[in-house]
Amino acid sequence: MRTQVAIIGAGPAGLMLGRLLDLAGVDNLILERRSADYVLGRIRAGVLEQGAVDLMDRARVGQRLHAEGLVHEGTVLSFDGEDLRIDFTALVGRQVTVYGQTEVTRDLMAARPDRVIYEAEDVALHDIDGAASVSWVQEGVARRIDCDYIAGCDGFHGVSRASVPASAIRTFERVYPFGWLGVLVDRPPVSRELIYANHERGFALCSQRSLSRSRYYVQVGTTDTVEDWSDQRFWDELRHRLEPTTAEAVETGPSIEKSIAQLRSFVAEPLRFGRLFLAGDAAHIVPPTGAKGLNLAMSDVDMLAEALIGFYRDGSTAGLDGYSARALSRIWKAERFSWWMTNLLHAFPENGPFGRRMQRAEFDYLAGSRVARQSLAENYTGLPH
Ligand code: RFL
Ligand code: PHB
Repeated sequence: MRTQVAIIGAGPAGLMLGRLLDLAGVDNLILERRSADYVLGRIRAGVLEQGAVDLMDRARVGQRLHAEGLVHEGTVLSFDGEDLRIDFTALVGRQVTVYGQTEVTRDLMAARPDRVIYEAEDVALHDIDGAASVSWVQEGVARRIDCDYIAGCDGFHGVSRASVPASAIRTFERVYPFGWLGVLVDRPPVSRELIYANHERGFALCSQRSLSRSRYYVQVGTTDTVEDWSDQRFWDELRHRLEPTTAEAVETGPSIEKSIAQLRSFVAEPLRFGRLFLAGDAAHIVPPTGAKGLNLAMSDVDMLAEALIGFYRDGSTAGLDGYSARALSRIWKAERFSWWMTNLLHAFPENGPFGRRMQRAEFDYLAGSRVARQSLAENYTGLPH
Protein backbone atom coordinates (compact mmCIF):
# COMPACT_ATOMS: atom_id res chain seq x y z
CA MET A 1 0.00 0.00 0.00
CA ARG A 2 1.11 3.53 -0.70
CA THR A 3 -0.26 7.02 -0.04
CA GLN A 4 1.13 10.51 -0.41
CA VAL A 5 0.49 11.64 3.18
CA ALA A 6 -0.08 9.34 6.17
CA ILE A 7 -1.88 11.22 8.93
CA ILE A 8 -1.68 9.94 12.51
CA GLY A 9 -4.71 10.93 14.62
CA ALA A 10 -8.34 11.74 13.76
CA GLY A 11 -8.79 14.68 16.13
CA PRO A 12 -9.66 18.05 14.63
CA ALA A 13 -6.07 18.54 13.34
CA GLY A 14 -5.86 15.20 11.50
CA LEU A 15 -9.40 15.34 10.12
CA MET A 16 -9.04 18.92 8.89
CA LEU A 17 -5.68 18.21 7.28
CA GLY A 18 -7.15 15.15 5.55
CA ARG A 19 -10.08 17.20 4.32
CA LEU A 20 -7.91 20.01 2.90
CA LEU A 21 -5.67 17.48 1.16
CA ASP A 22 -8.71 15.63 -0.23
CA LEU A 23 -10.09 18.83 -1.72
CA ALA A 24 -6.74 19.46 -3.43
CA GLY A 25 -6.50 15.91 -4.75
CA VAL A 26 -3.61 14.87 -2.48
CA ASP A 27 -3.99 11.23 -1.48
CA ASN A 28 -3.94 10.55 2.27
CA LEU A 29 -4.84 7.97 4.89
CA ILE A 30 -5.76 8.69 8.53
CA LEU A 31 -4.87 6.23 11.30
CA GLU A 32 -6.70 6.69 14.60
CA ARG A 33 -6.14 4.64 17.74
CA ARG A 34 -9.67 5.05 19.12
CA SER A 35 -13.14 4.38 17.73
CA ALA A 36 -15.09 7.19 16.04
CA ASP A 37 -17.60 7.18 18.93
CA TYR A 38 -14.82 7.56 21.46
CA VAL A 39 -13.36 10.53 19.57
CA LEU A 40 -16.81 12.16 19.42
CA GLY A 41 -17.41 11.54 23.12
CA ARG A 42 -14.48 13.70 24.26
CA ILE A 43 -15.86 17.02 25.47
CA ARG A 44 -13.26 19.68 24.88
CA ALA A 45 -13.11 23.08 23.25
CA GLY A 46 -16.04 25.36 22.62
CA VAL A 47 -14.81 28.61 21.09
CA LEU A 48 -13.77 29.12 17.46
CA GLU A 49 -11.79 32.11 16.23
CA GLN A 50 -12.88 33.72 12.97
CA GLY A 51 -9.85 32.12 11.28
CA ALA A 52 -11.06 28.65 12.29
CA VAL A 53 -14.59 29.45 11.06
CA ASP A 54 -13.14 30.65 7.75
CA LEU A 55 -11.13 27.44 7.49
CA MET A 56 -14.27 25.34 8.08
CA ASP A 57 -15.85 27.29 5.19
CA ARG A 58 -12.85 26.77 2.93
CA ALA A 59 -13.02 23.07 3.79
CA ARG A 60 -16.73 23.23 2.78
CA VAL A 61 -17.90 21.92 6.13
CA GLY A 62 -19.16 25.22 7.57
CA GLN A 63 -22.86 24.87 6.84
CA ARG A 64 -24.06 23.52 10.20
CA LEU A 65 -21.61 25.77 12.04
CA HIS A 66 -23.28 28.83 10.53
CA ALA A 67 -26.76 27.48 11.26
CA GLU A 68 -26.13 26.37 14.85
CA GLY A 69 -23.00 28.22 16.06
CA LEU A 70 -23.49 31.19 18.37
CA VAL A 71 -21.62 34.34 17.37
CA HIS A 72 -20.25 36.16 20.42
CA GLU A 73 -19.35 39.82 20.15
CA GLY A 74 -17.70 40.02 23.53
CA THR A 75 -16.85 38.31 26.78
CA VAL A 76 -16.92 39.22 30.46
CA LEU A 77 -14.02 39.17 32.90
CA SER A 78 -14.97 39.28 36.55
CA PHE A 79 -12.68 40.08 39.49
CA ASP A 80 -14.05 39.55 42.99
CA GLY A 81 -17.55 40.01 41.65
CA GLU A 82 -16.82 43.14 39.61
CA ASP A 83 -17.55 42.70 35.87
CA LEU A 84 -15.63 44.06 32.91
CA ARG A 85 -16.99 43.45 29.40
CA ILE A 86 -14.54 43.10 26.52
CA ASP A 87 -16.43 44.24 23.43
CA PHE A 88 -14.70 42.41 20.56
CA THR A 89 -16.71 44.08 17.81
CA ALA A 90 -16.09 47.62 19.05
CA LEU A 91 -12.43 46.96 19.86
CA VAL A 92 -11.21 44.96 16.88
CA GLY A 93 -14.20 44.42 14.58
CA ARG A 94 -14.07 40.64 14.96
CA GLN A 95 -16.07 38.00 16.83
CA VAL A 96 -15.76 34.39 17.98
CA THR A 97 -18.23 31.55 17.45
CA VAL A 98 -19.34 29.10 20.12
CA TYR A 99 -19.48 25.69 18.44
CA GLY A 100 -18.23 22.60 20.24
CA GLN A 101 -15.15 20.67 19.17
CA THR A 102 -17.42 17.63 19.11
CA GLU A 103 -19.48 19.31 16.38
CA VAL A 104 -16.38 20.35 14.41
CA THR A 105 -15.20 16.76 14.56
CA ARG A 106 -18.62 15.40 13.58
CA ASP A 107 -18.80 17.70 10.53
CA LEU A 108 -15.30 16.71 9.41
CA MET A 109 -16.05 13.01 9.92
CA ALA A 110 -19.24 13.31 7.87
CA ALA A 111 -17.25 14.85 5.01
CA ARG A 112 -14.88 11.89 5.10
CA PRO A 113 -16.77 8.58 5.10
CA ASP A 114 -13.73 6.47 4.18
CA ARG A 115 -9.94 6.27 4.41
CA VAL A 116 -9.94 6.76 8.17
CA ILE A 117 -8.86 3.62 9.97
CA TYR A 118 -10.27 3.69 13.49
CA GLU A 119 -9.02 1.42 16.26
CA ALA A 120 -5.59 1.17 14.61
CA GLU A 121 -3.40 -0.38 17.31
CA ASP A 122 0.37 -0.12 17.80
CA VAL A 123 0.84 2.60 15.20
CA ALA A 124 4.58 2.98 14.52
CA LEU A 125 6.56 5.39 12.32
CA HIS A 126 9.51 4.06 10.30
CA ASP A 127 12.51 5.66 8.61
CA ILE A 128 11.31 9.26 8.90
CA ASP A 129 14.59 10.46 7.37
CA GLY A 130 14.35 8.11 4.39
CA ALA A 131 11.69 5.95 2.77
CA ALA A 132 8.98 6.77 5.29
CA SER A 133 6.29 4.26 6.23
CA VAL A 134 3.76 3.64 8.97
CA SER A 135 2.72 0.29 10.42
CA TRP A 136 -0.23 -0.66 12.62
CA VAL A 137 -2.33 -3.59 13.74
CA GLN A 138 -5.93 -3.80 12.54
CA GLU A 139 -8.23 -6.49 13.96
CA GLY A 140 -5.17 -8.53 14.85
CA VAL A 141 -3.56 -8.20 11.40
CA ALA A 142 -0.25 -6.32 10.92
CA ARG A 143 -0.42 -3.68 8.18
CA ARG A 144 1.96 -1.16 6.67
CA ILE A 145 1.76 1.77 4.28
CA ASP A 146 4.56 3.60 2.46
CA CYS A 147 4.23 7.35 2.10
CA ASP A 148 5.99 10.53 1.02
CA TYR A 149 5.23 12.37 4.27
CA ILE A 150 3.80 11.70 7.73
CA ALA A 151 1.66 14.24 9.58
CA GLY A 152 1.79 13.70 13.35
CA CYS A 153 -1.65 14.95 14.47
CA ASP A 154 -1.94 12.50 17.36
CA GLY A 155 -2.19 14.85 20.32
CA PHE A 156 0.02 15.36 23.35
CA HIS A 157 0.34 11.66 24.23
CA GLY A 158 0.73 10.43 20.65
CA VAL A 159 3.40 8.30 19.08
CA SER A 160 4.67 10.82 16.49
CA ARG A 161 6.59 13.23 18.72
CA ALA A 162 7.77 10.26 20.79
CA SER A 163 9.33 8.72 17.63
CA VAL A 164 11.79 11.60 17.24
CA PRO A 165 15.23 11.06 18.82
CA ALA A 166 15.56 13.16 21.99
CA SER A 167 18.68 14.85 20.60
CA ALA A 168 16.72 16.25 17.63
CA ILE A 169 13.94 17.94 19.60
CA ARG A 170 13.78 20.69 22.20
CA THR A 171 10.78 21.08 24.46
CA PHE A 172 9.60 23.98 26.62
CA GLU A 173 7.11 23.35 29.40
CA ARG A 174 5.27 24.91 32.30
CA VAL A 175 2.89 22.82 34.39
CA TYR A 176 0.49 24.95 36.44
CA PRO A 177 -0.28 24.08 40.06
CA PHE A 178 -3.99 23.43 39.36
CA GLY A 179 -6.49 21.85 36.99
CA TRP A 180 -9.96 22.61 35.64
CA LEU A 181 -12.99 20.61 36.63
CA GLY A 182 -15.56 20.87 33.83
CA VAL A 183 -19.26 20.06 33.97
CA LEU A 184 -21.65 19.80 31.03
CA VAL A 185 -25.33 20.29 31.80
CA ASP A 186 -28.55 20.48 29.80
CA ARG A 187 -29.63 23.85 31.13
CA PRO A 188 -29.59 27.27 29.42
CA PRO A 189 -26.37 29.27 29.95
CA VAL A 190 -26.43 31.75 32.82
CA SER A 191 -25.25 34.55 30.56
CA ARG A 192 -25.38 35.31 26.84
CA GLU A 193 -21.59 35.66 26.82
CA LEU A 194 -18.81 33.72 28.53
CA ILE A 195 -17.79 34.85 32.02
CA TYR A 196 -14.17 34.35 33.14
CA ALA A 197 -14.03 34.92 36.89
CA ASN A 198 -11.07 35.46 39.19
CA HIS A 199 -12.12 34.85 42.80
CA GLU A 200 -10.00 34.45 45.91
CA ARG A 201 -11.08 30.79 46.03
CA GLY A 202 -9.97 30.26 42.45
CA PHE A 203 -10.96 30.67 38.82
CA ALA A 204 -14.40 29.89 37.40
CA LEU A 205 -15.72 29.94 33.83
CA CYS A 206 -19.30 30.04 32.58
CA SER A 207 -19.35 28.76 29.01
CA GLN A 208 -21.93 27.13 26.77
CA ARG A 209 -22.49 24.80 23.84
CA SER A 210 -25.94 26.00 22.74
CA LEU A 211 -28.88 27.99 24.06
CA SER A 212 -29.93 24.96 26.10
CA ARG A 213 -26.60 23.40 27.06
CA SER A 214 -23.99 24.94 29.37
CA ARG A 215 -20.37 24.17 30.17
CA TYR A 216 -18.95 25.37 33.49
CA TYR A 217 -15.46 25.06 34.95
CA VAL A 218 -13.83 25.68 38.33
CA GLN A 219 -10.13 25.67 39.19
CA VAL A 220 -9.27 22.66 41.38
CA GLY A 221 -6.13 21.25 42.99
CA THR A 222 -3.75 18.99 41.08
CA THR A 223 -4.64 15.97 43.21
CA ASP A 224 -8.43 16.44 43.03
CA THR A 225 -10.41 13.68 41.34
CA VAL A 226 -13.88 13.71 39.79
CA GLU A 227 -15.03 11.51 42.68
CA ASP A 228 -14.14 14.33 45.08
CA TRP A 229 -16.68 16.56 43.35
CA SER A 230 -20.35 15.67 43.66
CA ASP A 231 -22.65 17.79 41.48
CA GLN A 232 -23.82 19.61 44.60
CA ARG A 233 -20.27 20.49 45.65
CA PHE A 234 -19.52 21.72 42.13
CA TRP A 235 -22.56 24.01 41.95
CA ASP A 236 -21.90 25.39 45.44
CA GLU A 237 -18.28 26.17 44.58
CA LEU A 238 -19.14 27.70 41.20
CA ARG A 239 -21.73 30.00 42.79
CA HIS A 240 -19.27 31.02 45.48
CA ARG A 241 -16.89 32.28 42.81
CA LEU A 242 -19.42 34.28 40.76
CA GLU A 243 -20.89 37.72 41.33
CA PRO A 244 -24.03 37.20 43.53
CA THR A 245 -26.77 37.98 40.99
CA THR A 246 -25.05 35.75 38.40
CA ALA A 247 -24.58 33.04 41.02
CA GLU A 248 -28.28 33.10 41.81
CA ALA A 249 -29.22 32.89 38.13
CA VAL A 250 -27.15 29.73 37.42
CA GLU A 251 -29.55 26.94 36.46
CA THR A 252 -28.18 23.73 37.90
CA GLY A 253 -29.00 20.19 36.89
CA PRO A 254 -27.49 16.73 36.77
CA SER A 255 -24.09 16.77 35.06
CA ILE A 256 -24.00 14.87 31.76
CA GLU A 257 -20.19 14.95 31.68
CA LYS A 258 -17.63 15.79 34.34
CA SER A 259 -13.87 15.70 33.89
CA ILE A 260 -10.64 17.24 35.16
CA ALA A 261 -7.87 18.59 32.94
CA GLN A 262 -4.42 19.52 34.21
CA LEU A 263 -3.22 22.93 32.96
CA ARG A 264 0.01 23.00 30.99
CA SER A 265 1.98 25.10 28.52
CA PHE A 266 4.22 23.10 26.17
CA VAL A 267 6.00 23.66 22.88
CA ALA A 268 8.22 21.30 20.87
CA GLU A 269 10.79 22.67 18.43
CA PRO A 270 11.19 22.19 15.54
CA LEU A 271 8.00 20.82 13.97
CA ARG A 272 9.71 18.96 11.16
CA PHE A 273 11.97 15.90 11.32
CA GLY A 274 12.81 14.64 7.85
CA ARG A 275 9.50 13.43 6.42
CA LEU A 276 7.55 13.89 9.65
CA PHE A 277 5.62 17.08 10.48
CA LEU A 278 3.95 17.74 13.84
CA ALA A 279 0.70 19.73 14.15
CA GLY A 280 -1.84 20.51 16.85
CA ASP A 281 -1.55 19.15 20.40
CA ALA A 282 1.22 16.78 19.23
CA ALA A 283 3.39 19.89 18.90
CA HIS A 284 2.11 22.16 21.66
CA ILE A 285 -0.30 22.52 24.55
CA VAL A 286 -1.84 25.71 25.89
CA PRO A 287 -3.80 26.08 29.12
CA PRO A 288 -7.48 26.39 28.05
CA THR A 289 -7.92 29.89 29.54
CA GLY A 290 -7.38 31.64 26.20
CA ALA A 291 -9.52 29.12 24.23
CA LYS A 292 -6.62 28.61 21.84
CA GLY A 293 -5.88 24.84 21.62
CA LEU A 294 -8.33 23.85 18.91
CA ASN A 295 -7.78 27.10 17.08
CA LEU A 296 -4.02 26.55 17.00
CA ALA A 297 -4.51 23.01 15.74
CA MET A 298 -6.57 24.52 12.90
CA SER A 299 -4.00 27.18 11.99
CA ASP A 300 -1.16 24.60 12.05
CA VAL A 301 -2.89 22.30 9.60
CA ASP A 302 -3.96 25.23 7.45
CA MET A 303 -0.25 26.05 7.01
CA LEU A 304 0.80 22.41 6.66
CA ALA A 305 -1.87 21.70 4.03
CA GLU A 306 -0.78 24.74 2.05
CA ALA A 307 2.84 23.52 2.14
CA LEU A 308 1.98 19.95 1.11
CA ILE A 309 -0.41 21.06 -1.62
CA GLY A 310 2.27 23.46 -2.93
CA PHE A 311 4.71 20.57 -3.11
CA TYR A 312 2.34 18.30 -5.04
CA ARG A 313 1.22 21.12 -7.33
CA ASP A 314 4.58 22.44 -8.49
CA GLY A 315 7.24 20.33 -6.80
CA SER A 316 8.42 23.23 -4.64
CA THR A 317 9.63 22.32 -1.14
CA ALA A 318 9.75 25.97 -0.01
CA GLY A 319 6.48 25.68 1.93
CA LEU A 320 7.52 22.44 3.60
CA ASP A 321 10.92 23.90 4.48
CA GLY A 322 9.27 26.97 5.99
CA TYR A 323 6.42 25.22 7.84
CA SER A 324 8.12 24.83 11.20
CA ALA A 325 9.29 28.44 11.56
CA ARG A 326 6.04 29.85 10.20
CA ALA A 327 3.80 27.78 12.48
CA LEU A 328 5.99 28.31 15.55
CA SER A 329 5.85 32.06 15.18
CA ARG A 330 2.06 31.97 15.55
CA ILE A 331 2.17 29.22 18.19
CA TRP A 332 4.43 31.20 20.54
CA LYS A 333 2.11 34.21 20.39
CA ALA A 334 -0.86 32.02 21.33
CA GLU A 335 1.26 30.45 24.09
CA ARG A 336 2.03 33.91 25.45
CA PHE A 337 -1.62 34.97 25.43
CA SER A 338 -2.83 31.74 27.06
CA TRP A 339 -0.13 32.00 29.75
CA TRP A 340 -1.05 35.66 30.38
CA MET A 341 -4.80 34.92 30.68
CA THR A 342 -4.01 32.02 33.01
CA ASN A 343 -1.83 34.24 35.22
CA LEU A 344 -4.47 36.96 35.31
CA LEU A 345 -7.39 34.76 36.29
CA HIS A 346 -6.24 31.92 38.59
CA ALA A 347 -5.39 31.70 42.27
CA PHE A 348 -1.67 30.88 42.50
CA PRO A 349 -1.07 29.77 46.09
CA GLU A 350 2.66 30.49 45.86
CA ASN A 351 2.18 34.11 44.72
CA GLY A 352 0.60 35.33 47.96
CA PRO A 353 -1.01 38.74 48.56
CA PHE A 354 1.47 40.53 46.29
CA GLY A 355 0.54 38.33 43.35
CA ARG A 356 -3.13 38.99 43.98
CA ARG A 357 -2.57 42.78 44.01
CA MET A 358 -0.73 42.42 40.70
CA GLN A 359 -3.78 40.66 39.22
CA ARG A 360 -6.04 43.38 40.61
CA ALA A 361 -3.81 46.07 39.07
CA GLU A 362 -3.87 44.28 35.73
CA PHE A 363 -7.67 44.05 35.88
CA ASP A 364 -7.96 47.76 36.77
CA TYR A 365 -5.58 48.63 33.95
CA LEU A 366 -7.76 46.70 31.50
CA ALA A 367 -10.86 48.45 32.84
CA GLY A 368 -9.26 51.87 32.34
CA SER A 369 -7.41 51.36 29.08
CA ARG A 370 -9.01 50.81 25.71
CA VAL A 371 -5.59 49.91 24.29
CA ALA A 372 -5.17 47.14 26.86
CA ARG A 373 -8.66 45.79 26.14
CA GLN A 374 -7.94 46.00 22.42
CA SER A 375 -4.84 43.85 22.84
CA LEU A 376 -6.86 41.26 24.76
CA ALA A 377 -9.60 41.31 22.11
CA GLU A 378 -7.09 41.06 19.25
CA ASN A 379 -5.53 37.93 20.77
CA TYR A 380 -8.75 36.30 21.99
CA THR A 381 -10.49 36.62 18.63
CA GLY A 382 -7.32 35.29 16.99
CA LEU A 383 -4.23 36.53 15.21
CA PRO A 384 -4.24 36.02 11.43
CA HIS A 385 -3.35 32.53 10.10
P1 RFL B 1 -6.52 15.65 19.72
O1 RFL B 1 -7.88 16.23 19.72
O2 RFL B 1 -5.94 15.21 21.01
O3 RFL B 1 -6.51 14.45 18.68
C1 RFL B 1 -5.43 13.56 18.57
C2 RFL B 1 -5.94 12.24 18.09
O4 RFL B 1 -4.86 11.32 17.93
C3 RFL B 1 -5.24 10.06 18.45
N1 RFL B 1 -4.02 9.33 18.84
C4 RFL B 1 -3.50 8.32 18.11
N2 RFL B 1 -3.86 7.76 16.94
C5 RFL B 1 -3.12 6.74 16.47
N3 RFL B 1 -2.02 6.27 17.12
C6 RFL B 1 -1.62 6.78 18.29
N4 RFL B 1 -0.55 6.32 18.93
C7 RFL B 1 -2.36 7.87 18.83
N5 RFL B 1 -2.25 8.62 19.96
C8 RFL B 1 -3.26 9.48 19.93
C9 RFL B 1 -6.13 10.41 19.62
O5 RFL B 1 -7.00 9.31 19.96
C10 RFL B 1 -6.90 11.60 19.08
O6 RFL B 1 -8.10 11.23 18.43
O7 RFL B 1 -5.45 16.68 19.09
P2 RFL B 1 -5.65 17.78 17.93
O8 RFL B 1 -6.37 17.20 16.75
O9 RFL B 1 -4.32 18.40 17.77
O10 RFL B 1 -6.66 18.85 18.53
C11 RFL B 1 -6.31 19.65 19.65
C12 RFL B 1 -7.55 19.99 20.49
O11 RFL B 1 -8.23 18.79 20.78
C13 RFL B 1 -7.19 20.72 21.80
O12 RFL B 1 -6.15 21.64 21.57
C14 RFL B 1 -8.38 21.49 22.38
O13 RFL B 1 -9.39 20.62 22.77
C15 RFL B 1 -7.94 22.35 23.55
N6 RFL B 1 -9.05 23.03 24.22
C16 RFL B 1 -9.61 24.19 23.70
N7 RFL B 1 -9.18 24.69 22.52
C17 RFL B 1 -9.76 25.79 21.97
O14 RFL B 1 -9.34 26.22 20.89
N8 RFL B 1 -10.82 26.43 22.57
C18 RFL B 1 -11.33 26.00 23.76
O15 RFL B 1 -12.31 26.57 24.21
C19 RFL B 1 -10.70 24.85 24.38
N9 RFL B 1 -11.15 24.37 25.54
C20 RFL B 1 -9.55 22.51 25.43
C21 RFL B 1 -10.61 23.21 26.07
C22 RFL B 1 -9.05 21.34 25.99
C23 RFL B 1 -9.56 20.85 27.18
N10 RFL B 1 -9.02 19.64 27.66
C24 RFL B 1 -9.78 18.60 28.19
C25 RFL B 1 -7.63 19.33 27.42
C26 RFL B 1 -11.12 22.76 27.26
C27 RFL B 1 -10.59 21.59 27.83
C28 RFL B 1 -11.16 21.18 29.15
C1 PHB C 1 -15.41 25.65 26.73
O1 PHB C 1 -16.54 26.04 26.44
O2 PHB C 1 -15.16 24.44 26.90
C2 PHB C 1 -14.35 26.66 26.90
C3 PHB C 1 -14.59 27.98 26.57
C4 PHB C 1 -13.58 28.92 26.74
C5 PHB C 1 -12.35 28.54 27.23
C6 PHB C 1 -12.10 27.21 27.53
C7 PHB C 1 -13.10 26.26 27.37
O3 PHB C 1 -11.39 29.48 27.40
